[in-house]
Amino acid sequence: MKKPKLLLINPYIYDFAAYDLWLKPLGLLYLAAVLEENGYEIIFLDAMDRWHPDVLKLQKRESPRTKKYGDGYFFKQSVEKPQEFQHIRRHYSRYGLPPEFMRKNLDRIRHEHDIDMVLVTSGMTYWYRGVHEAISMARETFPKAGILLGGIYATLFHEYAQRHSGADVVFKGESERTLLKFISDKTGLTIRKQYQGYDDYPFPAYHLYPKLDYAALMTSRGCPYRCSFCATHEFTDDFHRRRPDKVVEEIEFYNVQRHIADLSFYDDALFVNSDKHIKPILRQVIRKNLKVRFHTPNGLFAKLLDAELAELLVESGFKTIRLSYETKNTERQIQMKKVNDSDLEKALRHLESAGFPRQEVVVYLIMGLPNQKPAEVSDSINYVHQLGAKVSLSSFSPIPNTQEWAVAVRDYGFPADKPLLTNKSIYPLKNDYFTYDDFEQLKMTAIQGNRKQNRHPEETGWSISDYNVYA
Ligand code: B12
Repeated sequence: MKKPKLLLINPYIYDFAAYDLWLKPLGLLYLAAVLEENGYEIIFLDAMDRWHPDVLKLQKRESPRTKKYGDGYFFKQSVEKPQEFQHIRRHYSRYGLPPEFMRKNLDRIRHEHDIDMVLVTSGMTYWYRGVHEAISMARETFPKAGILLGGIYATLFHEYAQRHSGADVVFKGESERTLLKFISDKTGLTIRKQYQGYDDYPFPAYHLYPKLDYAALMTSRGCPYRCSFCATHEFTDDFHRRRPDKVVEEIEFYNVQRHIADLSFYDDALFVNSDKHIKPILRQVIRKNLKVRFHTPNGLFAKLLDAELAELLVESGFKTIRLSYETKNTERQIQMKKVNDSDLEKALRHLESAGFPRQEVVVYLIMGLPNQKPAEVSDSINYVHQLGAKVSLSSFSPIPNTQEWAVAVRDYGFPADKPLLTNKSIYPLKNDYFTYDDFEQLKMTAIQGNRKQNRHPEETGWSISDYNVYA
């Protein structure tokens, strides 16, 4: 039987700001690897690949604009703002491979391959427009192929995606096993490997990228906590960790076989039960003398960062460390059960003693929670700056199937059927205490304070255009 051919697409995105903060469609790469291992041929089109030859040609560049750790700027084109965003004084853009080039690539693929099925992934809920456009283009180009959709938007706005995306089937949550079963039923190709757990999965299919500056990896899925604003439980119901030696094998593979130094952790809860998980992983990385640079774009639990872990982080090569703190407000800290002032201060002290300068630590704060006042946010910003660290403001946006979502819909009249309004940059709740100008003012306070932390003003590190929330 001939190998069924599957086309996997990561669509381009529309947003106010987007930055390649070690962004890879990790879920799609896992699916690709599992499907390949089961005898399918994978054709891959990542519209967010900054090395895509058409994107480079458009910019008249030989290589993308990349910073020293592999992160960098996406190609963007300004587009008309959607009606809902007319009042927002910011530009709106499309990032990645433009639609006409997407079409051209799909045509080329049609000439070269007989595609049996198209698999489209989706990132943030408010990026759905690019997803729908990719599906419509795929439908025109491959009218006989079934189109499947999955990923973050498809999971969190599941019924909306079923109604509006144009896909034939929309999957919810993690899908390695369900998708394999589904496709094998459709194609008649027998499943070759039965996967019992996460350690059985092959490594994500990074070989589909001809050129790679970094890789993202996950040492665990899910999270043991259930924060009121977070929807992780919608993807994986429990908290599962991979075996440390398997994780190290993966790190070593990227580093030694693929010559990749920059690695970014996508875990929700990397430090949980550190004695049995992250510490043994890092000890092995050190023992094997791997020349890696680790990055954690997701906020880490400051409470769990002890002196030994701080030393391991520094020795194994962590270059980007972001701690979750959220707020200086004690009541809210108690309510969130996550971190308090002494946890943060202790974590910064441990990092400093281990050789990681305070001004290189970024601390996440949340801005715009229902009933939060601007003074709470400015107090939190000042406090973090006094401690000598940098601030990253994450603006709150409600996410379906979370406690905060229920409050937003019930008490603030937040429309439950508009994924566009879940955009992190628009501050969508009618919070009685915040104006749009407060929001902008707080961002400027954070940026100015962060600049003061730099030893040399020119080494800005992050700028506001990078990713909206950083400074
Ligand atoms: C890593 C991560 C990030 C990374 C980037 C990830 C990326 N590639 O874009 C960073 C740190 C940069 C990030 C940033 C943010 N994030 Co985030 N992030 C995550 C996290 C922890 C993991 C996502 C992931 O890669 N999972 C691993 C892979 C293996 O799983 P997966 O992608 O879901 O894929 C599986 C399935 O979905 C499915 N699947 C996927 N594709 C397809 C395709 C087909 C055809 C099929 C059948 C199935 C399928 O199968 C896959 C394998 O099992 C999730 C939480 C979570 N646990 O999901 C939050 C999450 C996605 N982020 C969230 C948020 C809020 C944010 C921020 C807005 C935070 C902020 N206020 O600044 C920013 C926004 C960034 C931006 N650019 O706009 C929210 C969702 C927000 C939304 N409205 O969509 C989540 C759900 C966490 C939460 N708080 O609830 N994030």
